[in-house]
Amino acid sequence: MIDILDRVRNKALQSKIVSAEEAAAYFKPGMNVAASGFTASGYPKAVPVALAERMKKDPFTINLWTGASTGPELDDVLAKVHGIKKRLPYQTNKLLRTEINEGLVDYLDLHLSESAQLSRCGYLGHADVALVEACAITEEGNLIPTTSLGNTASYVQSADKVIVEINVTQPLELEGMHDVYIPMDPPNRQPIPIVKADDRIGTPYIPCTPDKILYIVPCDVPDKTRALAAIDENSKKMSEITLDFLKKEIKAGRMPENLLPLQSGVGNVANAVIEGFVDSDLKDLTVYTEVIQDGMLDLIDAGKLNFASGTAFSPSPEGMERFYKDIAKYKKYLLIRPEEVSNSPEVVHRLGVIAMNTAIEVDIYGNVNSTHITGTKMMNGIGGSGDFARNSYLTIFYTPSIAKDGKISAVVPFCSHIDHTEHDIDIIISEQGIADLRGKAPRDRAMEIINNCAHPDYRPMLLDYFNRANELTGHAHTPHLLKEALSFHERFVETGSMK
Ligand code: 0RQ
Repeated sequence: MIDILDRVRNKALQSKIVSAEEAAAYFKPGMNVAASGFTASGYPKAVPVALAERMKKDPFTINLWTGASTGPELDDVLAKVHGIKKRLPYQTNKLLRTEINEGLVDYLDLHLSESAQLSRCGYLGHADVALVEACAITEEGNLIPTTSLGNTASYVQSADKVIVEINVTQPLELEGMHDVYIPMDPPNRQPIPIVKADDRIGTPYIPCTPDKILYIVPCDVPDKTRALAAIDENSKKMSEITLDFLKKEIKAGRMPENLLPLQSGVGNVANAVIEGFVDSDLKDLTVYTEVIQDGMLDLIDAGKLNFASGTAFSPSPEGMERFYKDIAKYKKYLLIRPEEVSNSPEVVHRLGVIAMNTAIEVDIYGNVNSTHITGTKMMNGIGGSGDFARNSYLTIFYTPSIAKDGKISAVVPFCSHIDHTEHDIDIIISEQGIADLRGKAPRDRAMEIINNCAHPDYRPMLLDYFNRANELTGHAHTPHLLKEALSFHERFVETGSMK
């Protein structure tokens, strides 16, 4: 208890400290609950578990808004008791995915850079309560965030009431690692004044007034971040291809020696690519991304990173331990911003980011599907991939050439769902090779993608499709035989095989 009293620096607010069960009693059916959390970092953990217990006895649903995906003590516990009716703007929980794909949960898959504005402007309805994790509360009532910022500052601003979980496992040294800036809404919006990844433009706390705080709940559950998977062969190959390509870009004078700020998605390929940078002779790198992971700590230790800015610090449990042990050192290199700023189209464009994200499938003209399996089933969501893909200096998408043990080609005639159009994609990389789409018309792009990225088993099939489409449409701008293109996916749905 002493620890939490130290962390609630406004003495009057200490009277608002209650148990998770007492706080959970406040929630009513149909409420819009705007929570902190981005990846399994900085999400509330005590109140949602108590709320799920309540829902078990007395079933009802709420609508859950967050920064992005969260950890098991939020999405998983609520999904298990069917406690979520509407979910936004991104999620990765398996059970919730099933509920979304069975029509039990309405899912709003939003560009992350836009989700705070949508909530502030009321398009999503009104935020009844903000449920946020914090490290401490200042004398003024302001909140010191923990390992992510996501949409928390905007949710605190627009919600009627705020319930704060003080997580005593989050070290107080996190204070100073955040830069909270909430843009004005149109017509009063000003330029976001970031010209370098390390520019600070806001406050180190989330502005809040004591009267807005309804309850304060102690929590001693740490972030449940994901363990690092071993890097597979395909990802390693894609990493090597990336390094080779970027070095050629430097040589061609299209990029400085220390590249441009890097953004990388999450998962196996992203980890492999960042590890590739660690082992390379590149130095003075900067990162302007969403999620700061283990690779960034490796880059710091290797003396290759000047600075990394993101909206969540989400390394593996081992990475977290490493960070906590040497927090004073790592802190100098890292900054956590609201996702509206980390993913801002304006800033991403100004800095000239190199965006590196993973696709579910790509088509022969360069359209990318990041979200839907066979056009209908939601995987995770677009997340920040669209914010970066559309606005970066260089947009790279990765995909292994085949999925499901080779039963399906990840290079298809026509994507079954399109998140990123051919107009936004510069480079596609699979373990087979690289397709450089810059400056190429659609028919040349098709040749580049089929020959360089498709798996040899599927190459003849794709070439045959392209040649017949080209012939039968009289060399149309984008040759397609639409019925046949879509039957590629039908074949997979019916037989489980593309062959
Ligand atoms: O299925 O789970 O049943 O085995 O899709 O595929 O290969 O494990 O890939 O974990 O790297 O995720 C695009 C989903 C890739 C992710 C996506 C099946 C495959 C497997 C997962 P199983 P892998 P990854 C910043 C950027 C959107 C958000 C984003 C993602 C499962 O990267 O969600 O980019 N991106 N955010 O078998 C049928 C295909 C398939 C396929 C893969 N062609 N057909 N199934 N699968 N390809 C981060 C944030 O915004 C937070």
